[in-house]
Formats: sequence, structure tokens, C-alpha cells
Amino acid sequence: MNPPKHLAEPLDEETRRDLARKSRRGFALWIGGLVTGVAGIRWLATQSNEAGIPWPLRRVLEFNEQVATKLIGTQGRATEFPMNAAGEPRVNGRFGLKEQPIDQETWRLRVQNDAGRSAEFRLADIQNLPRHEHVTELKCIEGWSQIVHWSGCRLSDFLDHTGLARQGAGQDLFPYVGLTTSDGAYYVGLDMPSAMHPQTLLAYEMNGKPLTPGHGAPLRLVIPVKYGIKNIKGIATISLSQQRPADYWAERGYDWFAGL
Ligand SMILES: Nc1nc2c(c(=O)[nH]1)N[C@H]1C(S)=C(S)[C@@H](COP(=O)(O)O)O[C@H]1N2
Ligand SMILES: [Mo]
Repeated sequence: MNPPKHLAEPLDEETRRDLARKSRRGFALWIGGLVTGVAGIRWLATQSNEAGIPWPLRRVLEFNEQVATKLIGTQGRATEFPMNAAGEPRVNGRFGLKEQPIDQETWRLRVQNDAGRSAEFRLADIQNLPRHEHVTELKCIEGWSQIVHWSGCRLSDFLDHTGLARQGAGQDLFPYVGLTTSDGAYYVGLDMPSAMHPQTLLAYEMNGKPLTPGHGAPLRLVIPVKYGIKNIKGIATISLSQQRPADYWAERGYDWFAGL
């Protein structure tokens, strides 16, 4: 078969010169772009770091955070799915987890605040609070996600129950919540609106069964408005603070807010 006519036709002189001019200009633009890109990356690399990444990128994340807070606020909810969509997530991330099963008789959750007050709670204290369940997607920044059925109490109910979330009676809530594992090897910081979100749970069951050690027994955070990194397993202490708490992955350059 013959090639289509317009491809077979020899180029006239004017078209040829026009093409040559265009390709020279394209090449110049390409080189210009390359030089600008390299200069930009070198400039970025020489800027001082803030929490693990160059400050201009940090400003972008902070801007995203402000936009997300305005758009989602505390009204926005993560999508909930029917029960039969739930499945088993992989065990992902073992920082601060114990391999042996935890003794629930001696286990305590410690809560402390910046006003110097603290208290300890048993698992039964948490299980006696109103039970809430939801089927939501656990989204890992590594690029996988899994729909899971979680049960537990609302973190907001628990914080109210402790009486430690406010500086004093009738005063404002502390602006931040920090959660850590018993050895302090994994830790997460949350803004108070996300902590008080109705879907944010202190979960003790996954897919209808008590949590396994790998999934954070006996108590983990489930916060479907944030990425997996914030869903800390094996919670041992909760701190209410005036300052942004330490956050394992934020210290390694990930977005502190980590909202969806
Ligand atoms: N203690 C602790 N909690 C953790 C992690 C971890 O390494 N240690 N990894 C986080 C990450 S990155 C993800 S995606 C989820 C995974 O939860 P799963 O193991 O129940 O699937 O746990 C989060 N909570
Ligand atoms: Mo993750």
C-alpha cells in the first residue's frame, strides 16, 4: 500500500525553512527550560531545611494544609463503605510495636497535658465509652489502600472523659494532641480539629475481632481523614499540648498535616 499522499509529497522550500526555524526555536526553548530547571533545583537544594525539606517546599505544604482545613474543616467526612467491602490490610510499619501479645490486665493508657496533669486508663475504661464503627479506607502514602471495618470509641469522647483536654474548666481545648508507642519509637502529632473529628476512633477491633499485635493491639488510632502514617498502632501515651507535637514522618520530610 502507498503511504498517504501528504506524507509522500516532497516539502517545498518555504515549508522546509519554516520547519527548520521552528525546530531551532524548539531546541532553544528546550535548552532554556533545562537550564532554568537545573538552576531551580540547585537553588531549592541550597535553601535551608525546615523539618527535613527545603523551606520553599515546606511553604507549599503549609499552604495546602490551610486550604484543606478551610475546605474540609471538621464537617467533611471520609467516605464510608458497605460492610462487605471490608478486608484485611497488610501489616505495614512496625516501629514501636511489641512482638509479644500485650497483657491487658497491666496495660494502661497514660494521658498528660501541658498544665502538668496526668491520669491512667484501663482498656475497660475505653470500651465502656459509646462504641462507634465505620468502614473506611486506610490510605498509605506508599500508594496502596484497603477498606477496613473498625470499632472503638471516639477520640473526642475519650478526651472529654479524661477531663485533661482543656487548660482548665470552661477554657479552650489544647490545640494539639500527640500520641506515642510505649517505647517512644513511633509518634504522631494531630491538630485538635482532626482529633475531635467524629470518625477519629481509638479502635480496639478490626473487622470484628480484637486487634492483633501487628495491627496495634490493644489500641490504635483510626483517623480516616488522614493518611495511614497518622493511624498510630500500639498507643501508650496521649499528650495535650500548646505546641505542635513531634511526628515521626513529619521529621522525615512528609507533610505534618497529612490530610486527604
Ligand atoms: N506504631 C506504629 N504505628 C504505625 C506505623 C508504624 O510503623 N508503627 N505505620 C503507619 C503506617 S505508614 C500505616 S500505612 C499504617 C498501616 O496500618 P496496618 O499495619 O494496620 O495496615 O500504620 C501506621 N501506624
Ligand atoms: Mo503508610
